[in-house]
Amino acid sequence: MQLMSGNEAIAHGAWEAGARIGVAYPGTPSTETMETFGKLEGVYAEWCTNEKVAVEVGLGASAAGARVLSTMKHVGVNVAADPLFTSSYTGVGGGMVILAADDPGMYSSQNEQDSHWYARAAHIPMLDPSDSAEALSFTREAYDLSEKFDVPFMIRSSVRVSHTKTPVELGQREERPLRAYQSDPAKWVMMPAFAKPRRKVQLSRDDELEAWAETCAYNRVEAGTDGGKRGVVCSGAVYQHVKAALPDAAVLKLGCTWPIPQKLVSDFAESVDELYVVEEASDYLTTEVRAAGVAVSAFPNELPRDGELSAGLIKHAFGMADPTFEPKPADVPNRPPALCPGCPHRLVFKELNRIKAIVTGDIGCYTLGALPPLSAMDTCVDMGASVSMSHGFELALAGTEHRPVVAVIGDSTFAHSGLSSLISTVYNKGVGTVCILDNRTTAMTGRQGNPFNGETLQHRPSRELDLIGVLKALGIENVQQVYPHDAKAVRAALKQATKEQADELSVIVFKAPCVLLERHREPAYFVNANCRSCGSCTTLGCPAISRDAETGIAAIDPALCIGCGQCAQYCAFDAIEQPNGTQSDSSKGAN
Ligand SMILES: Cc1ncc(C[n+]2csc(CCOP(=O)(O)OP(=O)(O)O)c2C)c(N)n1
Repeated sequence: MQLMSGNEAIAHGAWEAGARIGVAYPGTPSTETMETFGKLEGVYAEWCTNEKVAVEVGLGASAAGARVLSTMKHVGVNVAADPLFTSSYTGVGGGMVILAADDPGMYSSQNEQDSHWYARAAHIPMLDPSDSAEALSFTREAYDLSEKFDVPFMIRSSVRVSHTKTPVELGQREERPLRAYQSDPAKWVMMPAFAKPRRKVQLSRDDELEAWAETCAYNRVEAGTDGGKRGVVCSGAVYQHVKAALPDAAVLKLGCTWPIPQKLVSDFAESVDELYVVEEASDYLTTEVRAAGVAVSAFPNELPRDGELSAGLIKHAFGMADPTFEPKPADVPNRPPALCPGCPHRLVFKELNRIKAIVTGDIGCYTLGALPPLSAMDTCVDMGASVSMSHGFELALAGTEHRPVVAVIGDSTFAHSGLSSLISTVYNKGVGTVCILDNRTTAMTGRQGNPFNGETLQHRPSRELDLIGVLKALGIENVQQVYPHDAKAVRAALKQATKEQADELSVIVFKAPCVLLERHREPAYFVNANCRSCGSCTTLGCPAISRDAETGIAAIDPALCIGCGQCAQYCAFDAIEQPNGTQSDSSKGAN
């Protein structure tokens, strides 16, 4: 018995079931699953450029007879949706399990969509563990089920299940030889003539799955002690909160959330006076329970429709006083996230703010460039959207006097989906400026490898793509590579690129490693007696820099400063220096 997070447990469940191939694109809260799987004996695991690619690679390996694990966060399922929907037509070869890790409460996501809807829409059965032991056993058994029903199985977790450590009993690996591959176009070539009969296979499989769900051991009724007054239908992490909030209520815990066992649900409803559905940031289960012909009772107080639930919130919804329940903690200071000290992204945003560009942003650490004091981002929607949305801005603003339009995208995000957006812009003779912030890693999700740094998940031999070569090959002539810690170089590059942009497309690659990659520190800078309290160093938003509330004099925290020298370049008074007395050589005048 050992403590393990849900993510680690899913990886071990797949390993015990003999999965030999792992394919993923990182994304919180799913990332550690593939990182754990890749360290286990006898498996091959890789980061793919995006989730669609991952599911397709996985489906190919499954068709060839291997058991496969594919993992992604909830928004990754959007990207993978195309192969996902047709995979329930083709079915599988070797068992295939896909983790969709949801983020109710949006701790690190742009939305809090509920992956249950995907399972239902794509006709892919979904299992919903509520702790790590279930995460392991559901995943392990999902492989047999996948092969039995000839369809991928989805495991749905949420941030609470993925990241909470609970006890797990590990088992042995069951080696699974490849299932023999035989060409079968009627199963795998989804052109209309073959897809039509496979659609019927899908629908009759749905019927079989519905019958199976009624007897599935993952769906269980836990009797209440309140004399049959209240019954609650729930799943996943919410089950734990319900048990804590309502220890007396009867509970129908659904471990299989698509398809739901309609008869079991209505029998359960019959056994209690009032039937409630408690779920997080969604009305999926409520809709499904109602579709089973069951009346769902309203809560005495409203249960939040968005965000993560807690035992306190559930108690409140049921009209129970809970001394630990605080609708909103009043006196907790706000601690907005910020780019790290020494982050190579910082000066790009400082300079974009300065030229008052319209900045279409993207998803990564650099999204923090939207926040004060950098405040240099107008949009951020989904991965790759910076490049396509800037093209949209240029189309709409064409022929008008307008501020420069600049897309900002990270290296991993560029490989994920920015590249196809850029090809579309080039093809349509689009204009504007694209900044690729190449910090040599996928920093936001924990520094995974990507095609532009050539690091692979299991450190196998790889190829590092030549980013400048790729851009040149697309026919983009105005391409610059710039060192982003040099304020004057950043400024000059943006000036050159945006000046030309009325009639051409320009790309600037800002290339310097993420500070967390090498963890290299130079001696910390300090503020000397020259400080005039102008505050320009604090406009960089570096967490190491603060100002005295009364005098306005700046101070640098030596424990946080890594000696990057960015701030010294913005001090017009030589007030920021290193212990050896050197100011940055491009100091003075960047501001
Ligand atoms: C479709 C999708 N998949 C995964 C994620 C999780 N995610 C957010 S940003 C990011 C990559 C960021 O890397 P990069 O573009 O190199 O920027 P950096 O964080 O290094 O600055 C990932 C994987 C997501 N938000 N959406």
